[in-house]
Amino acid sequence: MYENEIESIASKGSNEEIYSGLLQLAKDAAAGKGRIQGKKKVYYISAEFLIGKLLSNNLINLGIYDQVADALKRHGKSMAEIEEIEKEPSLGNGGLGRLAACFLDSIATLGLPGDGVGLNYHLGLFQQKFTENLQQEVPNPWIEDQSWLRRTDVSYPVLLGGKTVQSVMYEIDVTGYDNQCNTLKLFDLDTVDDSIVHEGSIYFDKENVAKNLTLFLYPDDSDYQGQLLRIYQQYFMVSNAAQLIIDEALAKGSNLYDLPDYAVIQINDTHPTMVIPEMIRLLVKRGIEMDDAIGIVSRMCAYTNHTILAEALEKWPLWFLDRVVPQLIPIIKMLDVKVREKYQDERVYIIDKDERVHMAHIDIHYGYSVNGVAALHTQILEDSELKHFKDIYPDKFNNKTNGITFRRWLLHCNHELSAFISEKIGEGYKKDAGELEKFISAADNAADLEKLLSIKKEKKIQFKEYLKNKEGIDIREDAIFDVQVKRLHEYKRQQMNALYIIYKYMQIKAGNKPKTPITMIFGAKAAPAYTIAKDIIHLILCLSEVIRNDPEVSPYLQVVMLENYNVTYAEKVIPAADVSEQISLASKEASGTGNMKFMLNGAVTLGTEDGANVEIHQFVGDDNIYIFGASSDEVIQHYDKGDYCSERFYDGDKEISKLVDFIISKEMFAVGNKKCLIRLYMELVTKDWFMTLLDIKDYIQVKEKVFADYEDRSAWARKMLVNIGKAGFFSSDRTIAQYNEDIWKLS
Ligand code: 26V
Repeated sequence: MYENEIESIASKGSNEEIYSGLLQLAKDAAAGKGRIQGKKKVYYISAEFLIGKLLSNNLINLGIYDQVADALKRHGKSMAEIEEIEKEPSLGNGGLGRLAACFLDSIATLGLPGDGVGLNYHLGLFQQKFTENLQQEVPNPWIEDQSWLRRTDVSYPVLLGGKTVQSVMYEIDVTGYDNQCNTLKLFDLDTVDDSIVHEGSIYFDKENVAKNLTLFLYPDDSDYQGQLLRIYQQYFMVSNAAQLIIDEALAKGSNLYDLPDYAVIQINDTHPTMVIPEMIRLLVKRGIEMDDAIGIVSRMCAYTNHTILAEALEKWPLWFLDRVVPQLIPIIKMLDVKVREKYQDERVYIIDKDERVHMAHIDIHYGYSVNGVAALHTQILEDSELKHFKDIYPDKFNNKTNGITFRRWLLHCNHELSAFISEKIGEGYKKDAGELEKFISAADNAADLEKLLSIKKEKKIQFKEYLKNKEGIDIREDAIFDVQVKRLHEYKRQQMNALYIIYKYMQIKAGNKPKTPITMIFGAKAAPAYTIAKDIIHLILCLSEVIRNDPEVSPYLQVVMLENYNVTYAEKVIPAADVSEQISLASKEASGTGNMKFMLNGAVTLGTEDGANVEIHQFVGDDNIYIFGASSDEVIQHYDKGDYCSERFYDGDKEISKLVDFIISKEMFAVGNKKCLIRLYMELVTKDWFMTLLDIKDYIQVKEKVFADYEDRSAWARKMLVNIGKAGFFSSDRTIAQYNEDIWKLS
């Protein structure tokens, strides 16, 4: 199919013309596949969908990638250069948004009726730039005249700040792998005006909601206006979603009392929580009794929790909500009264004594399912964070360990490895990831292990070239690539990795040179108002400069911080990685999904027993992962007792203080900003909320072992093999099959 079209597109003169032709072809091919149908549909409502570039992914799913790649090759072009034309939408912060995108891929691939519902942020998450070793934020306009977005004539009235606005719905096709399509529905307002954003900055007039509503993802909410805007966004998203769901169910014959037979809503973290009172409000408006409406909605909604960090759990002051969504206040108050009538335990109330509305509590009381995203995370929710709720509703709680789509994170980003796997075990693993396990016995011989190493080498060279072209940075492909790419947050402990770099720097200065050079690669954005996170970026960039300028050290150690780390960068760097850094403070990383992507691409994990690392450890066994650090139980105990004191580690251990002191050394001051470096130093010595100094020595010791083990190339290759072969469990197809089996029950 499409031979003639593909040939004619590939023969066009410019890359832009080719991209534009392929975009249209993929859209036509997706339309040709038809929509997945079914009586009951899941609506995955999420403030974030970090979908990444779509061209290759869609061509793969539509079954025409190889044909297109061949035709391009015949015309002296490559897919890689055509892909460069596409802009990456930045509609997510990190794991939560990327998970939503992987889930949409798997829902369609499994042939389940399910759409994503979210917002069409014009400028997405900011684009990161580095100047003077500091992060700068600039807007990231991604919408072009010709794009994957399709404007529809679906439009709903939404009451915003006392005025009714009229929404507009855009759609992006979600292609299933060898299957039909679903859609991602992104709501927007025609009145939004990109020109109110000051040139080159991410600051704008936050008062004018009609003009700014969908400009940015999570605009800086460190101030009152920003927080209000975020509530406006959330309400706009869920009011549209609720109206859409009702409309679609009515069109399929629902009488609204049977709405749960037509629709299930997966609430992705608490951002879409207002869909519960909004849906109740809309049903009551249509003449349904309040108690019946509550019953109907409670049988439709399921909630996923993605973090136990208290500061990330949304609690909105009631008066705030009253300003933005007064129409929901009577309903929220009534939901709270009903809870209070049943349970005399203020820990489960919706509105607390300070008049703050606990969004997660609405979800738990008025949804029928609550899930965590990895076994350990769900266990912590059940045993401590949400224990009072688990006692009331033992049957609502369940675990759904996260997963990733193998189409993007193996077939697309690592053609070489997937071709090798197919050669050894056939193509079955592409649809049934469990089959990957066969790869272990099929490739467990010297020649195949050698081949694995040579593929890794090739991916390193490709990444080296990409980095050189993009940022002008030179790295050596014969170094060990040690990679930590993820959002910048203190609990993820990029600062601990930085302390290791200081350790290694000092070792090399003292004459202890590593056998194989080491290239430490970071990629991370910090929230614009998160000062310490930005200081950590500054620390890494300064270390990079100090080391680069030191001829004694630079042949052995290199530090690279990728600018504007995003999905596209992830697709390039993950296949090139040898070591996957998953070093969060145990108990704090709900799951992690990068850990799964690295494993699937043959990197070996260096990590704590946290999130899904625990399950990765169980699958690969002690010999194929490097675990260090305090356990989640120990950490939780420290928090309970409040007995962790970083000063004791700093004062009591010269080896530790030497590393921390380097942050404020003359070498660092020569390239960095004194204020930022001192602030970070003080934070580590006097606070260290995420216990870096507790684990640093164990980390260094185990990391040294990783690098020593790397020298035995065939033993290392075997670790790679086991990691790849055991990755099958972490396919999002498995995760989605479980959501469907236990929660959605679509077919
Ligand atoms: C958000 C915030 C915002 C305010 C400052 C502190 C803070 C800390 C954490 C978060 C995370 C919010 C939710 C989230 O993104 N969770 C991530 O979800 C992924 C998909 O389930 C999971 O793999 C990650 O472990 C989890 O952090």
